[in-house]
Amino acid sequence: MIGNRTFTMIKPDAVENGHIGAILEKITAAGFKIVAMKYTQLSKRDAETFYAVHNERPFFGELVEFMTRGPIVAAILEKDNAVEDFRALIGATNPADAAEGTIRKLFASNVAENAVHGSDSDENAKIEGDFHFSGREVF
Ligand code: RTP
Ligand code: MG
Repeated sequence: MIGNRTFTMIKPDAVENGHIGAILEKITAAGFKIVAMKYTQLSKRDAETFYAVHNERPFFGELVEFMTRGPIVAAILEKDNAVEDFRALIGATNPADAAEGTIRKLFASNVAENAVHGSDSDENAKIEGDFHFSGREVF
C-alpha cells in the first residue's frame, strides 16, 4: 500500500539501555517518516487496554508490568507498505529468532523485553495511533 502508516513504541528496556537514538536512526534510515512522536509512560490501564488482545495469555501480567515500568517513545511512521516493512525491520518477537541487522536482533534483551512494538495490521495501526495521539499531534 502506498504512503500508509504504522505505529511503534520503543519499549522501556530499550529506553533504559540508552537505545532511543540508535533505534530512531535505524527507522529513518529504512525510509520511514516520523509523522507523530512522544516520550511518555503508560499507566496500568493504558497497557491493559493496548494489549487487551493478549489478556488470556500467560505472560499478560508480566507484559503489563514491563510496559509500565518506565517511559517509552510512541510514534506513527509513514512509508509505502509501512506495516509489513516495519515488522521486517524489527524482526521476530524473540530476538534469538530475529534476522541479523533487525532492531530486535541488535537491541532486544529477550522475548518479553524486545525493544520495540510494531503494529500487525493496517487496522491495528490506526487503532493504536489513535490511542496515543490526537489529530493535531499528527503531521
Ligand atoms: P509487538 O506486538 O510488541 O510488536 O510484538 P509481536 O507482535 O512481535 O508479539 P505479540 O505476540 O503481539 O506479543 C506482544 C508482546 O508480548 C510480549 N511477549 N512476551 N513472555 C513471553 O513469552 C512473551 N511473548 C510475548 C513481548 O513484549 C511481545 O512483543
Ligand atoms: Mg503484536
